Amino acid sequence: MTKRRIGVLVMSYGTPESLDGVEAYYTHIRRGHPPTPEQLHELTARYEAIVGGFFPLRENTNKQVKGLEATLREEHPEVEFVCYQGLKHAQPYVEDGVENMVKDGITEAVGIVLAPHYSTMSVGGYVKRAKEKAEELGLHMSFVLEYHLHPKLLDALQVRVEKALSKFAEGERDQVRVIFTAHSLPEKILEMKDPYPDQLLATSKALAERVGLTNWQFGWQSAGQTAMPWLGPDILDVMRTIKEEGVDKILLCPIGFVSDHLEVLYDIDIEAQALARELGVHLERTASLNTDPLYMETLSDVVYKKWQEAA
Ligand code: FEC
Repeated sequence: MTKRRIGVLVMSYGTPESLDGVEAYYTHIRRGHPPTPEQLHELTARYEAIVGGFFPLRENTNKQVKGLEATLREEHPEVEFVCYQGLKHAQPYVEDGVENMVKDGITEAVGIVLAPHYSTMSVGGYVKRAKEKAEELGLHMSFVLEYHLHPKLLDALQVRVEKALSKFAEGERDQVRVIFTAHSLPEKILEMKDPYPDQLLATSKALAERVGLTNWQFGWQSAGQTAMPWLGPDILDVMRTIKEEGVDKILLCPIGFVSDHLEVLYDIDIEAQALARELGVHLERTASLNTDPLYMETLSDVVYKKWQEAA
């Protein structure tokens, strides 16, 4: 008997294919407005500076998509899950992913974003685009909107916090200020009663409780350089402020991201580390989730439940 085939649209931010592609990528992020030569130069320089090749996000997303498909198939052999990629700012775009499912004869699908916290400006944007394309092509799709408190996600993050804390001398660990971080967004999301800040705080609190942390806070990172105000405080300002208060051991835990990419490998490993050296602070960061089996199981669990709910 042929197995029922379920499409899974795995959505992620996307990254250029090569340095030649940075301009088109940046133009897409800027909704069709090309960057100035200075902005392009600045972004290209950041890609050139990161460790692990120019664009590690592409390979990491490829591996996560494969890992999720393998986990779904192993956990649910009675159906055939087929994963497709849909990227926000690079090919294959979200719409391409939906189209590819339809071309392959998929009639029911679940969409999920490789970002655990919901915001209308992040996850909501991916979902809107996928939904519109699916409706146009007559594909029945349902969507996972958030999974920021999934126990297996918290397990994976807890292990990382504990491992990173062990990089500090044993007698000094209670002096380490743990800062949970996520990508900032324009402040206007607050007027929309967007759940993003609360969900990030909920993940932070759950982790602090599990690890038994009392010395922690939340900080925003990677804010855009635009005229509108972005959510703060920014982690670089937090680092300066707490150093003045006497904190010289900091652990950054980027809970809003699930991969090694520019915002982790540059904004934390290069920019924040440079500031830490200047301030005389010992700075560590937790390892990214990438294809951690616990993360793959988290995704598999929420996708399967969403499919069952919608079936
Ligand atoms: O490694 C890579 O090539 C890509 C790294 C990357 C990730 C990422 C994730 C998020 N972003 C979010 C929001 C915004 C908003 C803007 C914005 C702009 C940029 C620029 C680059 C960039 N983002 Fe990003 N983001 C990554 C990279 N992001 C490069 C343009 C230059 C700059 O500002 O630094 C402002 C433009 C706009 O209004 O759209 C807002 C959010 C996430 C986390 C959730 C997700 O992954 O979707 C939120 C990775």
